[in-house]
Amino acid sequence: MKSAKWLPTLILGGAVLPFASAQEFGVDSSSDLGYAKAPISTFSLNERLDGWYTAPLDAKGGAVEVRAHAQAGLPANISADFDVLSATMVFPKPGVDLKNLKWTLGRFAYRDTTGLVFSHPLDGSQLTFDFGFLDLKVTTGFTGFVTRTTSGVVLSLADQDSTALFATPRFVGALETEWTFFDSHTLTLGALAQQDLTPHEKLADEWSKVADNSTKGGKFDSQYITLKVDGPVAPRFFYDAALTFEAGTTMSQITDSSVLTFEYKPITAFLATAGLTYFIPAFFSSSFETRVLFASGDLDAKSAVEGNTAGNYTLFVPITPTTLAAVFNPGISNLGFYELGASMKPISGVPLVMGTKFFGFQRLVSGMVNASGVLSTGPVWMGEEVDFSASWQPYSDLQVTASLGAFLPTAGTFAASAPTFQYAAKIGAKLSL
Ligand SMILES: [Ca+2]
Repeated sequence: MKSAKWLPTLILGGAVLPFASAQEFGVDSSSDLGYAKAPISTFSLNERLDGWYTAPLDAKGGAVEVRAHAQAGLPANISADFDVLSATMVFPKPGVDLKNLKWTLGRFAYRDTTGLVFSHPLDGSQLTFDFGFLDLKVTTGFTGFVTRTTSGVVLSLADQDSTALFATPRFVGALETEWTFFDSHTLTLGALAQQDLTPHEKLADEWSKVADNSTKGGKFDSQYITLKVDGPVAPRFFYDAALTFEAGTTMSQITDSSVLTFEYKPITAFLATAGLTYFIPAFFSSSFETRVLFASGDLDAKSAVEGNTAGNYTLFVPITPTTLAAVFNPGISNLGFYELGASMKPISGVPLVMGTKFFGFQRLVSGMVNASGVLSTGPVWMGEEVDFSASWQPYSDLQVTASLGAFLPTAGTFAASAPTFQYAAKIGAKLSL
């Protein structure tokens, strides 16, 4: 009895109290109001609260971290979820060659090598080995405990079930190794695989007729290998380039002896991206950036989800969606994307940052792209966009933002009834409480 009574006091006194003063917590409130005609008129109003709490477990960097959000807005949406709920333990010098070992357990955010394939919370474990000249990160986790509204992952017809409360059930395994060379350049090799754990009753059988199972589809399993290099070209001038190969299997609808039949086919696709960034602090704290991105397409794809109708599936399919521009936002599939941007602080001493970006959008092969309203029969060059943005931070705990974008689609990209000029405007405020 006596020891049981002493135990909490020992834990509190011995472990928590020395670090209790280092606990941190806070709440951010973000509100935004927007109007877009892209191509459908949409009025949006959102309020989001982000709460966070961190407490160190030891003096070596171990910590407990909690991040959660609650959001409500128009068009009608409501969501609340934990973004992070994890404990991290740090073991310095656990081996002769190993400088540091870090182990995170629970829910944590994982982003792949480029951030263009996977950026999503995972429930699982992450080990980071620091060998000094080389870092190795091993991540395993599950996507299906996150709410569906928070997730946004739609890879198969089964994932399109909007009545589901939780995100698509997928097991994710990833390995990433980072190697520094010539002092300041980094070579990163990343491998990520996701396995579809959708139960059999939600799927169509392979070799069955599509006509017998028109609302069902199959599993979508994919693997990605990424090689990335980045570093300086000259002082304040940086480059990055990455190449990703995608493999896997997808359910396809193949015409077999004049009957439309379900059949699993291999995925063979790629994503390539490169960018340059130049900073000139002496000239209005300005920065200039250019980026190109190419994601492979499939001539015979009939839709962005399980669209293969012949041969291999050569359409690149990222796991999570990415926002590219303020108005036109095609998925990173069958896409050539060109970006030129600049930002500066126009008034010396005033915490105001203004930016502008020009974009060009192209299909890599004619046919289907993953963008709402875009016709698969449209021209290869889809159009150009210009975006303006401003961010003003008058106090350390208040940030006001505004953005305005205009997209000029090439004639024939959308149906004749769609607006020939598309735009989006948004204002927002973020308050740290
Ligand atoms: Ca194909």
